[in-house]
Amino acid sequence: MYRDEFPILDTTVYGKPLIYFDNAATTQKPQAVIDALVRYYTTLNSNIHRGAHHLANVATEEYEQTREAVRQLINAEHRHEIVFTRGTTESINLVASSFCQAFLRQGDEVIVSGMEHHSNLVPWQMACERQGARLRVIPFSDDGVLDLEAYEGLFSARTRLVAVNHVSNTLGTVNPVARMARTAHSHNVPILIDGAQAISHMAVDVRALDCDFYCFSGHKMYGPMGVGVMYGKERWLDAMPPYQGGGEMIKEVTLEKTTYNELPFKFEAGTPAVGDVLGLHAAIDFMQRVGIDTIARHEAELTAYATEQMTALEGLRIYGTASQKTSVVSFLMGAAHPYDVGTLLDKMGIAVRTGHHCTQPIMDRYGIPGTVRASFALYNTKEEIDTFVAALRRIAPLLA
Ligand code: C6P
Repeated sequence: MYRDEFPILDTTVYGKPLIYFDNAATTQKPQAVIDALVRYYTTLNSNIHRGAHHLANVATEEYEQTREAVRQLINAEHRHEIVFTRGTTESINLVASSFCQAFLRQGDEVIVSGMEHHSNLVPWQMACERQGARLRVIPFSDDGVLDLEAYEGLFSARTRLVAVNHVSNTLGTVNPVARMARTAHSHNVPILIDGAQAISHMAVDVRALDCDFYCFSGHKMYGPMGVGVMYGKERWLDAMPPYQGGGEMIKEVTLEKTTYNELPFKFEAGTPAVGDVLGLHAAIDFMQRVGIDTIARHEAELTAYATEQMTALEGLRIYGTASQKTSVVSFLMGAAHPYDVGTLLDKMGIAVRTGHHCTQPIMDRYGIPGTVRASFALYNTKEEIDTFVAALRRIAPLLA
């Protein structure tokens, strides 16, 4: 679907047509996104919010129009609740730094899950270390499903925040974040959702989820690298101190004292990635033209098809078999090291990811060094899965 809009998919690797199954790491970019970047640098390049000239005004307008497009995409109440960052990692670090400075004290607790990407784990460990607080961890089952009873039992009078992923990048599990938000709120605790692996696979409505923060990256939703989003409810953003100091985030500066700009600029110090933000707008337009339901349906078909074919292979084990999953299939073959599987697949033009996928605690949970991960996007096909499964069948004897 829509393959011909992605020029990179015509690439050959070692003389074989590229089969790109590393979409959870980053998706490829449609021509419309590439064109938006070229258009920005050929016709609009200028610094925003500060120039009195034509180019700066147009670039500023288009930058702010993207903020509105993001607001609509995730159904935030206010445009100023959308903060542009460099990506999910920076979005989470922003909250971990700023929220924790304001609200985390010695002896307090932050709840995370055992299936977090390092980006939604290490910043909380660092914040806890700084403040003398501690992490509480939600366990998960062999299938890769969070234990919600254990989750409810983790709350105490010292819990200050819950931070969990919407979708696990390694297991594909879709976590019941709306329900988890209700639980957190029943204890008067806010919840941050790492949406890096959800935003390109399902409709996200931050008001329906009733989450306090929602973070994602442009490059995992057909957009450019270098831009991401931190959504936060107005009342939290108002109460949080700035993350970085610099240009644009100030109202008034004297040598003695600085007052800060209004939302969202308080959190956007320095020159942002304007071209990438405009590219993100093109990516949102692209996804809306295709339709998120169409994307989700196609990916679900591919995932079911791949899972069925792969399960039939002797010695192949899939990690992450929750009933609610996105298009991620993590697996191991016999005793073969995942890196060897990935290298052999690469020689056949098939791009997968191998290793711990920045989720070492998941690997520890299963007692394995890593997995091979195939992840599908809207432009992948059943024929590609057939080629992939045939390749796995071919390499199995080499690995035995
Ligand atoms: N996961 C993967 O191959 P950045 O790097 O900031 O755009 O996103 C970080 C991140 C945060 N949370 C989750 C759930 C993620 O999957 C990722 C990125 C990639 O799985 C690269 S490690």
